[in-house]
Amino acid sequence: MATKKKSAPYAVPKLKDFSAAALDKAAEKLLAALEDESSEVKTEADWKTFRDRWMARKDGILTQVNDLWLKAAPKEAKRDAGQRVNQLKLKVEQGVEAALARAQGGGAEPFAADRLDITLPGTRRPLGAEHPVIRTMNEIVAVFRNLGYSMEEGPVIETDYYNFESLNFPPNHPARDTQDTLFLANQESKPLRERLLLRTHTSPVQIRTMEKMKPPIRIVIPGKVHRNDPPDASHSPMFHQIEGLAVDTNITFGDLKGTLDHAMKALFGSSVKTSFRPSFFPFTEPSAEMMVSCFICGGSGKRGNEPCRPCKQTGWIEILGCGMVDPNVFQFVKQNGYDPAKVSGFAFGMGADRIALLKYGVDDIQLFFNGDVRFLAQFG
Ligand code: 2NL
Repeated sequence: MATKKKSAPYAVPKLKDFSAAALDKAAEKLLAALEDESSEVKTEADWKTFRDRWMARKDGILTQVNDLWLKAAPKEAKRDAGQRVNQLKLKVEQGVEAALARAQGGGAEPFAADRLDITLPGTRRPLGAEHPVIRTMNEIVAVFRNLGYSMEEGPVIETDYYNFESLNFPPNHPARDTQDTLFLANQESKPLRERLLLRTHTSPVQIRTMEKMKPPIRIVIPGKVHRNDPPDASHSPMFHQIEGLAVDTNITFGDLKGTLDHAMKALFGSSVKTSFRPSFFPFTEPSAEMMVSCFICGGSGKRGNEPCRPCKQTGWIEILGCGMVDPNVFQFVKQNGYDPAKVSGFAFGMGADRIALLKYGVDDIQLFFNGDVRFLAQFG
């Protein structure tokens, strides 16, 4: 059996001869010892001992080399000895560094992450899905686009003028109380009409559009609106509306009925029926609520032997508000061609979130907005 004879540990010799040849020879021996000891380094703990033996500031081998081979050198040999000792230092430092890489490469943790297995499967990035409320709004907009309507959008932060005054909600009028408004802070120094708020409906965009486009117009406006309503299963302080407006000469209530009846059939299926009943909105006169026959129970009010919940057994679902544009509203945009003596129009508005709840059979509006991916992923 071959046995490897272990020689005594390397010790830095004192030199008598500081010639280039003698220094080179001594350096050669030192590097051989370095190599030898480095090959014994297997773990990080081994390496630390090894590093300290060679590089410790106090009495490490390099420090001894500095003392015995450089400081001890006679004046005339110092320059040359300095250069050689410096080169030696560099080699020892590199040798110690290489020993660490070898020790860690042997399976220690820190370097394991650097090893790349290109045969592993890639990281799967889950695909997103269109949000059910946005999807519903896009579907509704598409129905009206097919009728020749164009889509308009506008700011969520509005002035009192566009959100209320121009829509026939005069200052201090009780109609304002029906929309619990979120006002921006520190607006009191401005005149009322310029004060900022979060729009409570998308109607301001209709006024803005009538200011920039002369009649005839046909527009739909989807968007976010805010009201200071406490959240529950059917209320959220942020929700979505879609409004529509058609203005031309001789627009009648018959046009309103025909247009909206067509739109409901396009949205919920050609077998739904529609019905109107009188209502009130500050910006329309006359005003109506539109009902569609329940597209859940087919208008029977029952699902098997169970009462139909969405229509509360009535067979009808209230789907939107509508009416003929009030002449008072046209007064605000009269200069741009909207003279109530010459033009007439109809308008309507619906809650996109409510329609999405009904369409997808969701029982809590909060699910739309609290961002739970397990809920949203179902719409992929
Ligand atoms: C509802 C009712 C409605 C309008 C919105 C409107 C806009 C202008 C003039 C006249 Cl500029 N009307 N919009 C009209 C009737 C009803 O919304 O219940 N929405 C959720």
